[in-house]
Amino acid sequence: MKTFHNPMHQRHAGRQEMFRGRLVPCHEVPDRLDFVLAELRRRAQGELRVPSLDDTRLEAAITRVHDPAYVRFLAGAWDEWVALDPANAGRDALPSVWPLPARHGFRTDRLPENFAARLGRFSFDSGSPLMAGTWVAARAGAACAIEAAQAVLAGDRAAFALTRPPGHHAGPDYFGGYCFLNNAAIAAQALRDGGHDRVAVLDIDYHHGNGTQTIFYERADVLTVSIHGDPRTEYPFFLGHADETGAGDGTGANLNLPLPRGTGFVDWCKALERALEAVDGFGAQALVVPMGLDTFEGDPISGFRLRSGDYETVGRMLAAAGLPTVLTFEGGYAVAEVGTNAVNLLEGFCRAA
Ligand code: FKS
Ligand code: ZN
Repeated sequence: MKTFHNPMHQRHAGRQEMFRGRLVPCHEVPDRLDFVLAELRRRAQGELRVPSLDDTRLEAAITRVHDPAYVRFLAGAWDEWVALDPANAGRDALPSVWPLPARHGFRTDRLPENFAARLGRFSFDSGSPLMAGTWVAARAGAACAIEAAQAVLAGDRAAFALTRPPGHHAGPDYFGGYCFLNNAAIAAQALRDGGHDRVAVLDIDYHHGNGTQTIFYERADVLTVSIHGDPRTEYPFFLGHADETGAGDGTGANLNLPLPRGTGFVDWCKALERALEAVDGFGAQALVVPMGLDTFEGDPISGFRLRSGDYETVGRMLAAAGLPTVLTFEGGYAVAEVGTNAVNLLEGFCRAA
């Protein structure tokens, strides 16, 4: 399997995130990706590539799922932040004020002039620092996802987009949960645009893929399925409930499988079987897997109990769907084990494909 890895990812290295009432060092660190890359090299798993997509195509593919005003904001946010105060060059920008669309009914096209207000308008939490290299890293990450989709469209059975920042929490016009551009959604849309009429996204990160769900919520052509910690107790809290099944044309095309904290592999696997049945029942022609490894028992911020060896089984089960598949790297914060767990999954996939 080809892996497209992001050569710019280290330029995004946030200093602090708001976590349980305190500013703490970021969990989403560059080492995460580098450990996966090192393990891919060590086990000589697949072919490593860096993306080479031109800017025009990249921009076009990103704005297929993200609002152009949001993309413009992200592209200029760092310069605006530093222009406010030269000392900001040494600090990350963290949102701290948010609009409440449901209560205020504000016009989403009326953007405040104030930078902090726009930072809040285009985000949903204070856990996602924006820094000097965020935009270049996020863009190159999206390019990895698009090229992985192109490899699959050209006939590869599967491809892996190894990138950070991650993507599945990013919505049409907001960042959050360490995510800025929704790599999985961009890949799914690229597969649609490349000729697959029905595409499924099966999110196996510990956290609900709220951004992806929202992007495709009213669409019948993209099925979104997510297995995750129950939003009653787990981040991102407000979405991910079992009764969210899609709306409008997309009615019936969203499936949430929330599980309690502490769930082990046996019960998690049953959810994966249900998820795969839904993908099959939908008649998907291609699959995108936002691949979080934070379901691991040793993960410092999550609550499931998968073990390293289980990821090989997960890979085999995903391959058994028999579909052209793009995998995108999402969460996984047990840094020392994230490489082993990711490559176990990819190897399991390749053995069963
Ligand atoms: C509150 C911080 C709470 C945020 C957890 C984010 C999880 C991110 C992830 C991704 F795949 F996107 F990386 N913790 N301010 O693992 O889902
Ligand atoms: Zn996660």
